[in-house]
Amino acid sequence: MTSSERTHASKFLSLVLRHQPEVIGLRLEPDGWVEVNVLLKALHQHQRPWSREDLEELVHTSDKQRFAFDAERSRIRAQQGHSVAVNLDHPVRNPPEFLYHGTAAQFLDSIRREGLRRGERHHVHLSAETEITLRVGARRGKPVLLTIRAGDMQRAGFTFYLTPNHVWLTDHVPAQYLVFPDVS
Ligand code: HQG
Repeated sequence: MTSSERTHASKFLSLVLRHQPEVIGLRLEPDGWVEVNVLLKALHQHQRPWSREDLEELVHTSDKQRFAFDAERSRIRAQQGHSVAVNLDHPVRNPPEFLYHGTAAQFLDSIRREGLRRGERHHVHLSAETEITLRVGARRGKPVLLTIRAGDMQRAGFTFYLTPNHVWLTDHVPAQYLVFPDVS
């Protein structure tokens, strides 16, 4: 696949494995897995005749490791970001003192009022690194980097989960734990 074909295919795979498996007639297992053979067959039936090798290439080249095979390599799932109900069982971890979230300037008023909400996703997505976060914010407008007082949240009883691809997840970040950039 060329790089642009891969991007296109990766977006479609995200749609199927995170949001709408039914567009190709699939159902995910409760923990998000689907049999690779079943997935490939369903893709074939919907004008996407991908090979097993195409799928392997998508999994291995995804910049954010969006997808993973199970240990036997017979099933595949998205590592996070679902809107369909799945139970991913990510481990609970103590976060670093500060985490980051990239957003866009037009959301700031709302975030100051409500804190960070998970929206369509299962969790709010946070990162220990600032660089990736700014790119995430830039997808939606003028990027703004928010700092989360994650250590204080954790000591106050909030739970954090860590995905295999180093995304920190939590249910909600109340505004009092956010540090906003100085916009004066
Ligand atoms: C914003 C990508 C108004 C939030 C990335 C964000 C990430 C609020 C947008 C992953 C708000 C939701 C997740 C509030 C939050 N009022 N706006 N109270 N609280 N927002 O895409 O974090 O490419 O659902 O700041 O790498 O941007 O999918 O979440 O701008 O890890 O693999 O509402 O998506 O990965 O947007 O991105 P999203 P996100 P993938």
